[in-house]
Parts: sequence; C-alpha cells; structure tokens
Amino acid sequence: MSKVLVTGAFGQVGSDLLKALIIKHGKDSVVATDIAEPPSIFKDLHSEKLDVRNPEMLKKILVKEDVRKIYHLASILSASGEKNPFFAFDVNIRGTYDLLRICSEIEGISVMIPSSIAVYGTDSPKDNVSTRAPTRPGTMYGISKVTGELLGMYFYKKFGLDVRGLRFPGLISYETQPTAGTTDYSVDMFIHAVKGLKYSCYLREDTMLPMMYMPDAIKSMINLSEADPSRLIRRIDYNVSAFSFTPSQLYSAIRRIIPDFTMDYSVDSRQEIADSWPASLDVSDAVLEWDFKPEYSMESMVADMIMNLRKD
Ligand code: AKB
Repeated sequence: MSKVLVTGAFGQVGSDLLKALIIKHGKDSVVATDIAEPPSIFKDLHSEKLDVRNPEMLKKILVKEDVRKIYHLASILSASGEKNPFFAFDVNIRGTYDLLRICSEIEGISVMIPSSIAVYGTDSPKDNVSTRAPTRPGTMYGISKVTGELLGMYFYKKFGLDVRGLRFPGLISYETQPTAGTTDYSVDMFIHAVKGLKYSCYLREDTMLPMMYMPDAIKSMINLSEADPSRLIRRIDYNVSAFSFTPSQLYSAIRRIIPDFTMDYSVDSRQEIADSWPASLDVSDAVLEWDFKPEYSMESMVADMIMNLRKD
C-alpha cells in the first residue's frame, strides 16, 4: 500500500494535517515522522522518529513504506530561527535540499513544501502583496523559505519532481500550543483569554499581519497537492490568506465574547521580524490556478477558536 508521509508531523500544522489525512486516506496509509515523540492522540498511528538532518534515515523510511506523497513540514520558525540561525539553516535549508535530492531519485513521488510570508522583507510592498513582489528576507527563516521555493522549482524543472508549495500567513489553531513563530501571539492571546488570564502582547498594537484559520490552511494544502498540474504555472509560491488584523483588533474581537479579558503590551525583538512582513496579501494566483477559497472570516474564526478552547 502506497503511503503519505509527513515530516514535522507533531508540530502546529502537522497535528491538524495528520487528522485530515487519516480521514481522507485511512490510518494505515499515513506515516508521521518527527524528532519529537508522538503525543497521546497519535499513539496508534504509524510514526517514525526522524531528524530531517539525517537523509539516510529519511531515504530508508521512504523506500520501506513505499511513500508516494510527502508533506514536508519540518521547519524551525522565525523567532526560534533568529535565536539559533545555524540550526535553522541546517534543518530548513540542508534538510529541504536533502529531501528533494532523495525524492528526485524515487519514481512517482510528489512533495508539498509550505513556504511563508517570511519570504518578504523590508523592500517588499506592505499591502495586497503579490506573489511576484521582491523576496529579500532579513531572517534565517525567510532565507530558508525562499531557498526552499527556488530549490523546489529547480528540482521540478531539472528532474521532473512534482514539487508544490504555498506561502502561509500566520496560522491560528486550537490544537497545539504556540511554539516559535512571530504570528503566534494570536494563538497565545486566545489561550490566555479562555483561561481568564491577562495577556502581555509582544507585538505593537497596530502591527497588521495576514492570517488564516488552520482548517483553511489544511484544506488549501491538500487542494493544491491534488490540483490539475496542467493549470499550475507558479507551482511553488502561491500567497494564501483569509484576513488581516492587528493585536488590538484581535483583542477587541475576543472581548466581544469574553468581556473580562485584559491585555497590555510588552514589545520585544519579534516586532522587527513582524515589521518586515506584509500587512496583507494578493492571493489571486492561488484563486486562478487551483481555486483557493478560504471559508472562515475573522469573526467566525474567533467564535470557533473560543468554542473549541473552552471544550478543553
Ligand atoms: C512564523 O511566525 O514564524 C510563522 C510564519 C508566518 O511562517 N507563523
């Protein structure tokens, strides 16, 4: 039986993606790989301990499991990447290069590599930013994401490897605790609000960033992976997002449901990263080439987040 493999499977995107893949393909067709141990909800799933800096191990798993599709999610995010840029280089750039090189030797395998708004830098425009806008990022994470896009296109053109990718905005999910990104303040704000705790936000109140709810992110990744290849021109760098907001707008939206929630600001070095990213994205390439259509508005996302976090 051919399988779908996820790297970085127990991270923020991976945890939601695994659930969707299990529903779609069945538990026995999904292989979860991560450097971390599986959380209890995935204890029954076939998982392999994998550090993506170990290409031999990756190759062994791909061959043993007859993997046909990979979602390559293993990545060090923006804030952790700035704390340890050499580690981020090894995991994000060397890890992606090795994965593509190994896959180019396997017939009929396809690879999905999510990219990020972190590809943009201070010389990109701010509003309604096109896929074609300059990408000169200032963070190691951004540099690694641009490199992943360029390598993906190179391996497609040179070796015919089916590589696809899309640039995620900040993603909001109730499944996993915020980890190491710059946009994670949003998830943290929800968690504090639902627990009845005051939140101290590390970004300025007027920092506008593009965002999307996780169910739409998962759906868009699966849809792109299944899209008719003859329609795909850009292949690897589609901007996707559903709405943009500032910390102060999110605070007001949460307070409409939890009026007692309070917040102050304690801005740190993540502000500089956020200031280099777009405030909003032009998603027209994704709409044109594979019918991208997010379902959640900011309002419906806020209501759904609070409802689900309260269940926990
Ligand atoms: C981060 O903040 O690092 C990520 C991203 C926008 O790619 N969420």
